[in-house]
Amino acid sequence: MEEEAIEAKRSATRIAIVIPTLNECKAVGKVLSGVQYVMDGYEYRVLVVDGHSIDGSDKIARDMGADVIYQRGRGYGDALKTGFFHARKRLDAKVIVMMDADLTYDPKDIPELVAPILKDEADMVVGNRFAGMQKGAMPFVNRVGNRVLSLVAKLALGLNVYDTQSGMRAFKSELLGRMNLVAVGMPLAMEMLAEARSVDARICEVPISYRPRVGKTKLNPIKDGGRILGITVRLMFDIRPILFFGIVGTVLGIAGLLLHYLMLPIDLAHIVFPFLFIIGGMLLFWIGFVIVLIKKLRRRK
Ligand SMILES: Nc1nc2c(ncn2[C@@H]2O[C@H](COP(=O)(O)OP(=O)(O)OP(=O)(O)O)[C@@H](O)[C@H]2O)c(=O)[nH]1
Ligand SMILES: [Mg+2]
Repeated sequence: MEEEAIEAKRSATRIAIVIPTLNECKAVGKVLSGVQYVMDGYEYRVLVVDGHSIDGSDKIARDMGADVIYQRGRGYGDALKTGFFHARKRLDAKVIVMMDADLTYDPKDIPELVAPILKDEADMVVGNRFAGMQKGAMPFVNRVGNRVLSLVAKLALGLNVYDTQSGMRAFKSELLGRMNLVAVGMPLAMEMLAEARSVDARICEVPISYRPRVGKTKLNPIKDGGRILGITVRLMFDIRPILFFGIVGTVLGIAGLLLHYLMLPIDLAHIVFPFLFIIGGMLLFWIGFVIVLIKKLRRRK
């Protein structure tokens, strides 16, 4: 699509910029002024979802003209889901952009992020922070953790996304009606991608910059990293049951064969255990198939 067509879409498509905020008084004002500057010419609303900040972040945001709502629950994922719901149902936004209030993401990247959606070339666009990572923006542990999580996501969920934990994204709001989002904390980022993929959404990545954070982090790399891994396993069970049960079944089957060979010479007890393991393994394979079948039938309804 030509530039003029995007220009037309820019002013005709309502975009909601959802910003979860928890005690970011030093940064949120600058983020909002950056957004206002770059979004001139777009039909947009800024929605700050505050987690009951005690440093006046909400007041700063309101004074700058943003819509401010308060989340009922707790956590990053809960804040985002609150914002997504409000953006879609109350603001009638067709495109949702999410980003942080800590100045790590640059509002200047928003146009690049929404362009593939306005051109209808993608349903979800993820900003790849590794393309424009400034020095000191991400601690070494987080960088390694990010690479590990993206690799696990590729193997377990078939996700071909380089930066699965990026918090700067744009997506069509209609996707929300098809995705099942249950995570309330940091794992929401992974869940969104897995759910989008499972409904065959077109996901693409664009390079963005990533800068050192202003203010205190709310991320606990070990605890949150563990939770994200846990959720990835649950998502694998949900989205790729054959692979999930296949792996568990294969491990059981191999354990059964090993038991059989290790326990020779054969007597009854030595046969029963390996036999149970092997049958258990095969059964799990079938459970995987049955789950896929049930899902297919449900979708057809
Ligand atoms: N409303 C709300 N916002 C939150 C909550 N936790 C984090 N945030 C906000 O969500 C965004 C992401 O949190 P960060 O602490 O920056 O987490 P991160 O981006 O993974 O880690 P950093 O490397 O420190 O930036 C920030 O704007 C936070 O203020 C929460 O429980 N409620
Ligand atoms: Mg951040």
